Amino acid sequence: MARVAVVGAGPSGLAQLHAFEEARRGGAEVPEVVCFEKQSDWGGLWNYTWRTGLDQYGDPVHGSMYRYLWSNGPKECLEFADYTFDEHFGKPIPSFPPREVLFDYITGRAKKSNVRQNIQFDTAVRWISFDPVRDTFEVTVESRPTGSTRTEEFDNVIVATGHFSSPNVPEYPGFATFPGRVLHAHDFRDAQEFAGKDLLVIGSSYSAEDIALQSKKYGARSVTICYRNAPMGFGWPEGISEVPKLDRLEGRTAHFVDGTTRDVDAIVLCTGYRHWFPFIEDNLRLRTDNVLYPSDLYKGVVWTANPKLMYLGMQDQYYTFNMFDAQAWFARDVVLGRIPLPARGEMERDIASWRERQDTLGGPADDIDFQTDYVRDLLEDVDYAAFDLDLVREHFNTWEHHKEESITGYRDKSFSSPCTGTTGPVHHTPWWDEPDDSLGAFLRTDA
Ligand code: FAD
Ligand code: NA7
Repeated sequence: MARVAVVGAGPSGLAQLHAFEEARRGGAEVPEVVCFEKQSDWGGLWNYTWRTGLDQYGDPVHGSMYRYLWSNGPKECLEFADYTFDEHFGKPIPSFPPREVLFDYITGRAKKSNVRQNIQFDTAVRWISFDPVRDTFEVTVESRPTGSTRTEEFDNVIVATGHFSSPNVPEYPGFATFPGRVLHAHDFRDAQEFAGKDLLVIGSSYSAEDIALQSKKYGARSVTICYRNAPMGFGWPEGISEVPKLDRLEGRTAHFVDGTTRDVDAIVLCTGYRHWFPFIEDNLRLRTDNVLYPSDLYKGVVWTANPKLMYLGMQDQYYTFNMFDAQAWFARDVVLGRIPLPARGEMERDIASWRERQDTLGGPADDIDFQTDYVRDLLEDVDYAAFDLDLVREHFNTWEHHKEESITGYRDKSFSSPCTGTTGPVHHTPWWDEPDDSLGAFLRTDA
């Protein structure tokens, strides 16, 4: 029987297991699917860990999520079309759930489709290579608790290890002698650590935005955000300000390129992540920045140089869970032979045309259109449950406008489901005033 290895049991890997299971339940003959997950539980980044640095086995900690993290986009924009929020929670819930609620939702579908049995936990993939003679992959895995390794043969490999885990860590002059803490967003866990402090945040994307807000919400005295190219430009609450690029630190004084200075107690580098696949042989290894259409992946999924290898979730992300589903369905159907792949040259031309369009994108509205078209393109080829993709696109644009109107208030809005049409209730407490991010508090109806 053919064998498929799925690396990682985060939202992308779970989507892949679910896709195969759906085909099996539909009567298809499916290969043996084995998922290797280096952590002891599923959910990927949504599986919160207090750990930072190295874990109990000496591996880099995967988790980049922190306490009090709430969804930064409407849940309706990521809803599984075949497992709605209404189905999981038994009632409509507000549009911006905290992490624990989304973890519950992701794993709820995985429990329903009973895919846990496909996963080998605490098992890290250490090396993937391709044997052209046997036309198969050799996958070496390590059982982390015992340290024992073994190599297995697979016909296909699907890499779903995420790309927001290995931090990009630049250095600025003066870091070495800065008297406070310098950390990357990957190691940020609890905003309360910075209560009463003056914080410097470096970067101008999602992590910078959210960590600045979190830190202020939980008591930082001030937060200064410095940008490299352009400010985010939101109407920040009192105590948060944006300044140009950091030039250097002298002691605890930050000097910016516009000549201004600020004394700070700690620095959080919100400088993004690297695609990092040290476990894949060189000629199979995806190399890309965080972009909407990486090179070398046909339909954003298939490794053109060897289409038996596929990657999920490697794009910069407006769309998340529903895009991972579309990709997983596509990958599954390639493996099952339901989708014939064109010759390599044609795949490369298709990638090139998407990347040419990518070069013309002028901002969030264009990006949203682009990723919507990408997801639509995938969905045309697969039998994933129908949902209103144009409504999702519209929601993303509305959400962007809400952020412009109020960066502390956008999470208080509600959106309609592209799957059920239900509109979520407004959360009982404005996000800015709600310190409790537990599932119990979020679902409470008596507040
Ligand atoms: P991951 O969630 O990273 O899962 C990858 C899995 O692969 C992990 O379980 C890991 O342990 C495993 N793995 C890695 N290497 C190996 C190996 N060698 N062997 C075996 N297993 C391995 N998205 C949203 O939709 N909404 C949000 O609000 C949101 N907030 C975010 C906040 C932060 C701080 C970050 C970092 C990301 C956020 N995201 C958000 C985006 C996030 O990337 C996706 O939601 C989602 O987690 C991606 O799923 P994934 O399965 O592709 O990757
Ligand atoms: P992103 O979205 O990849 O953004 C990385 C940011 O880091 C971006 O603003 C970059 O600036 C900035 N950057 C990178 N290198 C530097 C240096 N050397 N100096 C200053 N600034 C730098 O990563 P995020 O962590 O914000 O978001 C990733 C995911 O986490 C996302 O999906 C969220 O949902 C949560 P630039 O804009 O290029 O000037």
